[in-house]
Amino acid sequence: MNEFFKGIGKIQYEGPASDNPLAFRYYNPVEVIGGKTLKDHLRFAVAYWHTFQARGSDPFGPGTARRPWDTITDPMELAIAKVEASFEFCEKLDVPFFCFHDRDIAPEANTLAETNQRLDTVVSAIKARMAGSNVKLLWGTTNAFSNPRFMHGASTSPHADVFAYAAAQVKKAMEITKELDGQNYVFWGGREGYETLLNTDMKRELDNLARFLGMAVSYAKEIGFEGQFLIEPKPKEPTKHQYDFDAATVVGFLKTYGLDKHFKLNIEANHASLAQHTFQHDLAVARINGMLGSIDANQGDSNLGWDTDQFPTNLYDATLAMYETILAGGLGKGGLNFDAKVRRGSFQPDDMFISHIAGMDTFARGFKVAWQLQADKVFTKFVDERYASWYSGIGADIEAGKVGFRELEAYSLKNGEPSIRSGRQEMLEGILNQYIIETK
Ligand code: XLS
Ligand code: CA
Ligand code: CA
Repeated sequence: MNEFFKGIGKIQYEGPASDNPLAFRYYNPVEVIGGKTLKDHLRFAVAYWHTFQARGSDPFGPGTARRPWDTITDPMELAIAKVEASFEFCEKLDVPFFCFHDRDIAPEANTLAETNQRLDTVVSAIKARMAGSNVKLLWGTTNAFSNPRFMHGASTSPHADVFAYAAAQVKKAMEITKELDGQNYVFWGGREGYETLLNTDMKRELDNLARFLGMAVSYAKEIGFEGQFLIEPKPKEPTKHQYDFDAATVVGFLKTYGLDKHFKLNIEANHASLAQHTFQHDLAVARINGMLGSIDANQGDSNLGWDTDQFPTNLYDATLAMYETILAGGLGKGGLNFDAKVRRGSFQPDDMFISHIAGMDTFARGFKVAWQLQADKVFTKFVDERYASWYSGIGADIEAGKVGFRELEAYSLKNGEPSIRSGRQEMLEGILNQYIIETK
């Protein structure tokens, strides 16, 4: 077998004192916390599109990446080489999962039939390689946004033929995800939104989006696909307004169309920040609705207003994300997918490893801090006490539906001015810092 990443062996845990950039300092996959290994808690995944497809191009210049497969020119030979490279990469990093779009693993051909044949060829190669590996598919998805035919959207296109084409594409992508035993299937509405309402029938587009998702639910049942369906919210980019704006919008949309039992959410940090939310906020919205499915672990840049998909190294945000995940009872079938790309200047092949190691260390450390915060009930105890007035007396009567405005007026006339206590935000933020610094 061809080795692509020569000179890089299996990445080892060396502990916090290590100065080896190709070693884990905080992620010890076999470390057991709460009866489960870190590897099983965190369920890391590599994103095929950023790691094996992206070249670091930007609007001002071409890609800068240097990759071990750069000498291969035949598109299908290249696709197969990348399968080999991706397994070698995940195995060396000890990452248990990967994720792909249909068009990442096999290049599009001139016709849908030929494109599907190409997919079949690559899927066979993946399946063969999977048989001798522990690396699994976390989720599959469809790229129904790059090809010019999707310029006005896919399932929300004004053109019924485009809706049909997107359906054909998702059908095939669901089939290959099933064949590769994918644990989830993601819908990210790449161009499902609008540029201007002057040319848009928003009601029809939303109805069609729901229709499309309903068809996917029926087809999953038909072929026996048992993976979890996930919707990934994003407020904008590429369109000015994306229909899956944020977690709350998606929950409302699913409930409006009676689809909420069939879908959970894939929350991406950078998408939450584009929606002017914290990562923790969108995770919390998913959690309180019982819909936290999976996470796209990355980060944006607060000085830049677009989706920079950077590797997640912000320990504070990772800690709070893990805190929400622990409160939600873990990731279930989901995982932490590094939907992240190395910066354009980090062009060497070893940067691919170094960036993932930095992300994995960040989430491992964040998870340990979050676990301790939860075990010590630092915030839950404070929150419980803050809401104590709801456990008895008038609060309990309100929650039990025993009183209305009339009774509450009588109560307030009798009781006088309510007593209020401090929210102690700064105290709690100080404690959070203390845990981040002191947790062993
Ligand atoms: C783009 C999205 C995309 C989805 C999968 O912004 O993050 O990569 O995760 O289609
Ligand atoms: Ca994503
Ligand atoms: Ca993104």
